[in-house]
Amino acid sequence: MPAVLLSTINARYVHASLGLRYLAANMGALRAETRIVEFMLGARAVDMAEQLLACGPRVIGLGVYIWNVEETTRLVAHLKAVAPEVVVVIGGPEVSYETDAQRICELADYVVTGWGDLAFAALCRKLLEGERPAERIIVGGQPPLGEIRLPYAEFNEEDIARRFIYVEASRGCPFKCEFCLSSLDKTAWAFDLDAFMDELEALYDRGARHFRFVDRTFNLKTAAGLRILEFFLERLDERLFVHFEVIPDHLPDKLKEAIARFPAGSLQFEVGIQTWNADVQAAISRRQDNAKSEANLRWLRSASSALVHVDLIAGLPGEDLESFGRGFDRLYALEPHEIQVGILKRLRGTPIARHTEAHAMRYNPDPPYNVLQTDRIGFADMQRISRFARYWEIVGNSGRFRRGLRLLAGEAPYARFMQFSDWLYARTGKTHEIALERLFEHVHAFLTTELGASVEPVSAALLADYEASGARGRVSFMPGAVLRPERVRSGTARGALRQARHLP
Ligand code: B12
Ligand code: SF4
Repeated sequence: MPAVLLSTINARYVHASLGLRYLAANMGALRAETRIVEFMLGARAVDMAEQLLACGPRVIGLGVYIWNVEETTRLVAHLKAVAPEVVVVIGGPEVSYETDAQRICELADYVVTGWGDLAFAALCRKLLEGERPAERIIVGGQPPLGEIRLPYAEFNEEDIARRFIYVEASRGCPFKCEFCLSSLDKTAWAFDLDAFMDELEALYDRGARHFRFVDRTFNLKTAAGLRILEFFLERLDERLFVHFEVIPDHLPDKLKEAIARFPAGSLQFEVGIQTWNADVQAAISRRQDNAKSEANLRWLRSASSALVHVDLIAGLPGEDLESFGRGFDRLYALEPHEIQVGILKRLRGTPIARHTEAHAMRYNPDPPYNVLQTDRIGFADMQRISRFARYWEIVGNSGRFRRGLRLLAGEAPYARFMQFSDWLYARTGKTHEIALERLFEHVHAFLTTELGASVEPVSAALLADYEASGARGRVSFMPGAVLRPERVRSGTARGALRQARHLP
């Protein structure tokens, strides 16, 4: 029976928790008595409590994040109700700030704020020796990275075969964007690169091919970035897929040369643009050279095969609908494969809160704490942007509407897609659970009836999209058509099928 359980609710099965693996790897002599048990969103508190308690633990450590805090609160309540003698320790970004305001922090026996790598093991040692520290809120502290044991041996064979392998060459961020939790970091700290590369190699040799770097700004240090890219270039195969988060305005030639050598479908960049509005950038302390960012995005799309996913945020202080729309169009013109429109969230602990009064920002009091209205964007318009974001996800980002999207976007992508979004919502009343065939039919109807486009070319374009999407059903605008299955690039890494639709 393990004395210590480490558990969390991941967003989906493919997301293996890197945080828990750090904690496990640093348990020292207690490692043999520690087990990781992971759940997925959708699991019921009562079932999770039963499964955890069946292992007979003395301590349960739970990783709490914005996506799981509500269910984890219920889980802790169940655990404390039926097994009050089991010590519940919580940690993770969601409970690292504003602990006084949270029910889960009241329910748990201990809250470790910040990094838990070494602090959790130290607390467990005391608890298992029978000591009960008086302080319930324990500051995790930031030990030098060299003192933290790397966690990669904790990924088991199933993780390697079926899940994303999260890796971290550096922790923290030197920038101060006020909506982001990483703005509270004083700087970015790098792990010892030789040791990290050895771990990457061991993972690769064990069969790992889907790597996701959680480094906030992968391209901060050119030499380190280059060495990591070279590592993968030397080991390219059909299954390799590597994901990085990058800042948009820093892409030195050496990195570009390496990036350009990756074949299609093997490299993905998540690029944070967030806003192009210079006044808004200044208000939220985001330093970004728009001209360089634009040039780099253009370069990525024209000279590399990397999949480019760009984040934009709606609802930032000082940004109105018009300025957001202009930003969207500016980004669309650069042809990223995906544009993720996120609604601003007031994450616990983040300095964005300082704008609340001045900009009359009203947030959802419950997770995910999304902004509901500001002095520039009323509630009804914020709802329209939320729907726009959702519909863009299933039409624009899905990769299923290549030709149809061009017709929809025309010369004014934001205005036209917003018109489509308003129309689709009025017609269906829903943003989820729209069958693919119905979605194609809606796009067809919008283009031909609302925009007055000729039926024949619209039908031809959408039918070609539908066929390429691999769907096998029938669409009303071309009954009796012969549909061919999708040709997905063979060997595409697991979990990257949507990205595969963006391939040439
Ligand atoms: C991977 C990831 C995801 C994955 C999910 C991963 C999963 N396991 O399910 C995906 C891509 C789905 C995701 C989505 C989102 N994410 Co995210 N994500 C991350 C990311 C990039 C990496 C997490 C990680 O592994 N970090 C490395 C480990 C080592 O750090 P850690 O997890 O914080 O763990 C340390 C401590 O927190 C602590 N700790 C953790 N668990 C425990 C447990 C115990 C018992 C103790 C004592 C300590 C402890 O110790 C660990 C070691 O020091 C982070 C950013 C980052 N680089 O951390 C954001 C981050 C976690 N995400 C964030 C956000 C806001 C989101 C979204 C809301 C974004 C959005 N779309 O708007 C969505 C929500 C998803 C949903 N379904 O609702 C915020 C979290 C804020 C919060 N309060 O939770 C972060 C911090 C980004 C940021 N800088 O703002 N995300
Ligand atoms: S948004 Fe990106 S650059 Fe800005 S603080 Fe967060 S991680 Fe750093």
